[in-house]
Amino acid sequence: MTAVPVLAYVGLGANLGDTAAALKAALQALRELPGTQLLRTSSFYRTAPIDSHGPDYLNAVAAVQTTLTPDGLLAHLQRIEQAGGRERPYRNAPRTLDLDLLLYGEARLASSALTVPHPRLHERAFVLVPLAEIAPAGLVIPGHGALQNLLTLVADQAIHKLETP
Ligand code: PH2
Ligand code: MG
Ligand code: MG
Repeated sequence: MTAVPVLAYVGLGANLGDTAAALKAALQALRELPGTQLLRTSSFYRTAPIDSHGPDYLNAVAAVQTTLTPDGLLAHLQRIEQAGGRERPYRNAPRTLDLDLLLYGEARLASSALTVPHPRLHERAFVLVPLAEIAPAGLVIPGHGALQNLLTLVADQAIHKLETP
């Protein structure tokens, strides 16, 4: 059986260590995933921590086409986080690398391991702004409506697009 490729979006974030190097290494790791093509990468954005603390974050979003299942893709993202030195001392702790499965096609999933769309993506400019840079104009976030509308609701959050990734 041949699995049908799905368009998925991955959020990248880091606020400890060499954040640009961590995001670039993560993008390279995404390129090397089995059954997966890295289609598009947003600019890198400097963002103030939200429900978190420490230095500003570097954030980006990547679009991948993949035949991996959601759980399969998640397992790879967690492996790449580990390779990036990720530690989880407490929730929303500052981190060397965070990879979040934001969207998996139009799927809505809720298991103990994985919720898709990512539960807070619709209220975070550090996800929505880079996502809008690489997603089709009419993208709808399952359960939350049009990306363009969600963007207007987070317009007060500080986010600064960097010129060169
Ligand atoms: N990630 C969090 C919590 N807060 N804030 C910013 N600016 N960027 C993030 O990636 C981020 C955050 C939990 O994953
Ligand atoms: Mg996260
Ligand atoms: Mg995460």
